[in-house]
Amino acid sequence: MLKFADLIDENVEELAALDTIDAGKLYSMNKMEIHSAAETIRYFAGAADKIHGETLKMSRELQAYTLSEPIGVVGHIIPWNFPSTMFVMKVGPSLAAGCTIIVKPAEQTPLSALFYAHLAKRAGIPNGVVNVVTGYGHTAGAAITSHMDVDMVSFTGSTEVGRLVMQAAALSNLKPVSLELGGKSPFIVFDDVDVDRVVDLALQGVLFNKGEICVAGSRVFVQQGIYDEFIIKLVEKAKSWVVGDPFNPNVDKKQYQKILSYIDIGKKEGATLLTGGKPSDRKGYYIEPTIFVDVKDDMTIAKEEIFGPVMSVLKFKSVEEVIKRANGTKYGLAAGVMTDNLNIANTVSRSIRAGVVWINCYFAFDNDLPYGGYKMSGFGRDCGLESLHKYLQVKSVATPIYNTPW
Ligand code: TXE
Repeated sequence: MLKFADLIDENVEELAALDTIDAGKLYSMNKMEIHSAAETIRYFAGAADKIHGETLKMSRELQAYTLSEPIGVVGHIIPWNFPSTMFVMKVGPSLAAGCTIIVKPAEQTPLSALFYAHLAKRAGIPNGVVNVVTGYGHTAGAAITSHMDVDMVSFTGSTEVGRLVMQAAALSNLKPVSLELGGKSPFIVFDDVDVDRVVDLALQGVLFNKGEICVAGSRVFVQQGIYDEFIIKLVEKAKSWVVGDPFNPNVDKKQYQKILSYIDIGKKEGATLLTGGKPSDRKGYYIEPTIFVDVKDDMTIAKEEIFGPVMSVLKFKSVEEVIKRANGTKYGLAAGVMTDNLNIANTVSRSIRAGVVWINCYFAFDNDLPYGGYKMSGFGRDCGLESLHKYLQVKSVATPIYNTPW
């Protein structure tokens, strides 16, 4: 695995270029993402020789222990928004756990996965351990989820397909599944913050990776005392955001049309469009950073995951009110809490039903930080030792201490 990580580092430019060609992602960002991908493999390589069970104290004259065994053949079905991160986030822990692996990359972004498989082979990982099968979801993906010899499926993608994955697992061999699904994360801004700093953070929260990130802070709740100042600065900065060629304008048209249709619904349902809301002048599938205000909690744009550069801003008064409203979604992936007030930060972070809460920061990811959803954002965790454990199963072994028959 360490050799595999070194080879990833040595091939950063090729891998970054493949993800830009496939996903329209910023080339410069990809290079950083791919160095982090190598780090992820190293993190789990470090865990591989620290997997152990427990010795148990039995009530009778027995001794027993547990073995942590690999769960078996793991199918990983991954999406197109972070082809490299997703690949290592799934392969790293399952490989360290001793599993054999089949990765089905998204049909839009198969190239880097194939290259990673090639690097795995060059690193000396035996044939048949890391396999990549490209293809569509309803064919290649479904073949994995319903296969009788696949022991587990770890899926990242939409909530709708997550449901199909679980159904196929139940109808085949009852394989366990782990699902990392969509989100509609609240980004909550209290009156006491430094507005300039938090405006920047809020914009990154929804524009990073073109908004195509499941933890996008797409519902921005702003407390009334700073609301007007916040909005003025937000619009000013959103307008200066550069929309452009990541190196090749080959972005997904389906996603582009989906985002534009949500913008249309937002306008029709009565939200006020402050900036953006239309394609940019450039050739290619670009959409301007878009900000809506006067958004009500029950509007479609406040409820559904748009997966694009579209922010809904909502005004609030009290802590109790914002907790209730922030939780008023079927999703529970992430949340941001911006305040210098420790009591508020503690109260809100414990009251939000989401898998990760960032206080005075956003997108603070780390290999050591478990990551995943509450509610319809799924279950099971990626990253951290939590993710290693989901690819292990416990075997209990018991034996009499003396040679007495039981
Ligand atoms: O995802 P899909 P799509 C959300 C986001 C986005 C929407 C649709 O809101 O706009 O989902 O994106 C495979 N059996 N997220 O259509 O379809 C598919 O081939 C087995 C959130 O791209 O869920 C791909 O490899 N597999 C998200 C993977 O599932 C199937 C990231 C994801 O595709 C399958 C991406 C089937 N029947 C989208 N059908 C996040 N959580 O980060 C499809 N697939």
